[in-house]
Amino acid sequence: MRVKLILPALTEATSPFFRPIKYSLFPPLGLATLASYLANDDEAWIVDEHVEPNRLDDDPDLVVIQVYITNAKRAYRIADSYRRRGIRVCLGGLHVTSVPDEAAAHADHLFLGPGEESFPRFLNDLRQGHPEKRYVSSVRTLVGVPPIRRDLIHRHRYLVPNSIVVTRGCPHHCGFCYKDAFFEGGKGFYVQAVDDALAEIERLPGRHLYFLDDHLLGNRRFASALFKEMKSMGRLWQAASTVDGVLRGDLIEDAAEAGLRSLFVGFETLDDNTLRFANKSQNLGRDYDRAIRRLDDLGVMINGSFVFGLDGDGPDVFDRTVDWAVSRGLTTATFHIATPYPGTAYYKDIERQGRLLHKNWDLYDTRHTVFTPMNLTADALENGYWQAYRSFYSWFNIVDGSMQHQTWHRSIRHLAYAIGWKKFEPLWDAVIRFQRLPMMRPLLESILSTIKNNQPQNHRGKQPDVRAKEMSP
Ligand code: B12
Ligand code: SF4
Repeated sequence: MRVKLILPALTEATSPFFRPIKYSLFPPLGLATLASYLANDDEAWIVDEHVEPNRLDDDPDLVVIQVYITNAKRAYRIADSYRRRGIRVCLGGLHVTSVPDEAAAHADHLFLGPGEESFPRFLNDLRQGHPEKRYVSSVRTLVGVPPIRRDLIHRHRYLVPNSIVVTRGCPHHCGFCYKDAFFEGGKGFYVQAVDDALAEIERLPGRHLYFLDDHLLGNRRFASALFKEMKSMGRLWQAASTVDGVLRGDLIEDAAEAGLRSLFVGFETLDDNTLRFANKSQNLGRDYDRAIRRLDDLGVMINGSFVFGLDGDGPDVFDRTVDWAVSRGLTTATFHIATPYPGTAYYKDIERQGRLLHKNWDLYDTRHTVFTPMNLTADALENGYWQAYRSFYSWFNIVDGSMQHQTWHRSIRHLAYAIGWKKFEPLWDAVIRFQRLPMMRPLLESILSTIKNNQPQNHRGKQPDVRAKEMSP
């Protein structure tokens, strides 16, 4: 069987004029995971539209398409085009799981939830000649899953081909997150066997890894065993966790010793009421400043994630958040406009209150206001969001933020990392066009490797900012 696996792209990612680096960061791990269930004599290939052209006039026997909310329109167009020519199409992924009835019009087979059990079940049914229209993931485990088909990934097209996922889901239940809807009807958080995770790491060349797990520190027993074994592997890596994950026990010290150099942390909001509203209880009452100092002491850079426009937010939220993030020395920040994803508790609330502005999924990209905010106008929310980015990445604030660390080493690394990402977009565009991303990897590794844990040299005697206490949530 000839199987084509496609990750469709939203328009911006394929623009002939400008290609933001974020679309060339990570390969489609989900599709490489599904491909591992094909038979040895099946021919498979992956096309990721974010990084390569996609011909629609070829003749595979089966087309497998991964659908996110923002690529849904494009995914349906591709699916329709193959189905018109009688080619069998499977649709799955987060958006299909949230709105299966919408997706059904464009698919021969629909897959709800993770694919590790349902996709091999489908392949088996297909070979027996009686495949079903809809498959719902029921068994949730990563035990015994085959190694993912990294041979199908075009490594040279990505800055971070060594992305890896060793858990699925998250132990928390934030009202705005995709997670509960996607994992409905089964376990919402589960992990690989530690040995399998280590074997997957061993298969990755080079030093740098990026864990795309929602919450790598979410299962303490698993994470602790993993980090213990990773200490001797000489890897440098980046990952995501929560404030709670950083503060509890000493797992974060183990992570840093095992090579953690940068952490994506979901602060989301500085306001306790908004946290309560978003059901982000694991952040409530947590000392953000203590978490930040702990990470800084370990030489771990922070990418802070923030959401604007939740019901507690007023017009002052943008400046307040940026000032706080700069004063705490966050190296990078990712801002989002609150976006009610279909299937989430947040979506249900906003829809029930008649506050949804439209269902044009292309614009559900966390950069557009798609609902009527409570204490802001839609325009003020979008303008404030863009202004927050401009302000956080202004030269002044990059330098100010970099001065908040305790050693010169960390300040210099902060500067190099933030400037590299945000001040050289046209350079990244050129690097992507000329397919020179592999040349940039050693640079990324060398920035990440400049700091060792608790490095005392060049101490500037920097004391924690007094503002820290005043603004802690
Ligand atoms: C890496 C990542 C990206 C990368 C690249 C994506 C890539 N190459 O795969 C980049 C940086 C480009 C990106 C960008 C965006 N992203 Co993104 N991203 C992720 C992230 C962190 C990991 C994805 C991943 O690799 N998961 C691991 C693999 C193993 O799982 P998987 O991809 O889901 O695949 C499994 C199942 O979904 C299923 N499956 C998937 N497709 C199919 C198809 C079939 C037929 C079958 C059987 C099964 C199946 O089987 C797979 C194995 O179980 C997720 C969060 C998350 N934890 O998933 C967010 C996430 C997917 N992104 C999200 C969003 C909103 C965006 C952006 C719009 C955000 C923005 N403001 O920029 C953009 C636009 C993306 C686009 N192209 O449309 C949301 C999606 C919400 C939704 N309802 O669709 C998520 C869930 C983050 C979040 N918490 O809200 N993203
Ligand atoms: S902690 Fe993050 S991944 Fe987990 S439910 Fe909340 S937003 Fe989702």
